[in-house]
Amino acid sequence: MDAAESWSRTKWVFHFMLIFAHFSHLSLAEDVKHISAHVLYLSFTNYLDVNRLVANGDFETPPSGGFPSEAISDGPTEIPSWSTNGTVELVSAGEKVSGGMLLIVPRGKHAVRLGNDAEISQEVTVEKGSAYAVTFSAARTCAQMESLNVSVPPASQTVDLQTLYNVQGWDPYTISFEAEEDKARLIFRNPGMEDDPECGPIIDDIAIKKLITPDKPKDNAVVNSGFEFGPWMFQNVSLGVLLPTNLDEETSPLPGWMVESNRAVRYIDSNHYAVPEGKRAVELVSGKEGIISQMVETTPNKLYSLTFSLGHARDKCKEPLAVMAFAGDQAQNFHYTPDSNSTFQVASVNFTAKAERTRIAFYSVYYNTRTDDMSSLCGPVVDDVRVWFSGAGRTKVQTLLGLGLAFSAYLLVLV
Ligand SMILES: [Ca+2]
Repeated sequence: MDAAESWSRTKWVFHFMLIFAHFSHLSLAEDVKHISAHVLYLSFTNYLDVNRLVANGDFETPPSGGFPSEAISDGPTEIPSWSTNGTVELVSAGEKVSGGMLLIVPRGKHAVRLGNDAEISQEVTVEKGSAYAVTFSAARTCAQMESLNVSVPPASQTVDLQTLYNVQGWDPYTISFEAEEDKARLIFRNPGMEDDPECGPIIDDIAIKKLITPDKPKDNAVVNSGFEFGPWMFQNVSLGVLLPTNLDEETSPLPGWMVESNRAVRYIDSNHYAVPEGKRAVELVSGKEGIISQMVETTPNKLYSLTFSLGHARDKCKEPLAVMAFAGDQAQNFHYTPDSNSTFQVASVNFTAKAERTRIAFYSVYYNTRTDDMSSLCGPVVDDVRVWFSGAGRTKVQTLLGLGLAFSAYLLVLV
């Protein structure tokens, strides 16, 4: 059992104690609904604890000699829990790079910068055959082309850091891999060869999460239709997580879905954004260059409906917002025009399946930015994607779903 796991267990015990303490104050006469709410709370916190930072994933653990100060900079830096190769520096918030630009440390006080061809790596304990998502924050330091190679051999993915998705200068990203053994080596490498050795990506907050692919519901051909299953998101980070292209990968950090374009889409949470359904959704932030898709099982020559929620993330994104939705050979453009007080509307496309698998896909028609800074990228939100035989009894299902959601919301309010 590693440190993170034992920490996770400790938290479990703590939650139990909290609940026990709470129950000891409840009289038997009190409604059973309190118990249900706490069970829900318990399962939810356990769900969160499965996800974790890797050892010293935030680079806040001091090296044996303390954090390097600016005065003593040369020479290799020891980074607790990590192996390094090449010029890897522990950097501190407030430091300046050449040209006087302030160094960006995504969170906390420290992060690492990878020099030309430099890498850091760590062995992580995983379950053979399971898929994992790795979430990390990355910032570029100079204006040059910057990218970061993240690998868990034999899987390897190069993440483009060229596009600045928001004015804070850093973003959380995620990639996924399938564990071939019970141990995996997680490697971050700067493949660049810049003239200025101070140029090179800064990385921080490295977390790993085992991915669960949800079962496909009976009345919907779309897997992970509400985007509720996906990579780790830090509770107090408001930037969402960028899903870079994973066209060539066998796994996806967003089970069922594929980002098949060279720009990213943003995975968002209801703590920081307006989400049409559940706790997670995707925001299409890259115009026509950010395409999310899925191949769904269909029966040839049957008539189907693709429905989805089209929303505004309430992130000050400048309208108009619109998506292009594809279902088989159908493509339809939808502008965001919700009823008052709602942050989303439901859109649908009818299509006749031509094969046993049909591609559904979405991209943003416009390139949108936020009204407050005019440069952070944003766009329409897509959620609750459904594909089913059209003409099937939908109303009953919708009513039941509505009741279920209302009940869950009621329980959450009680917590
Ligand atoms: Ca959702």
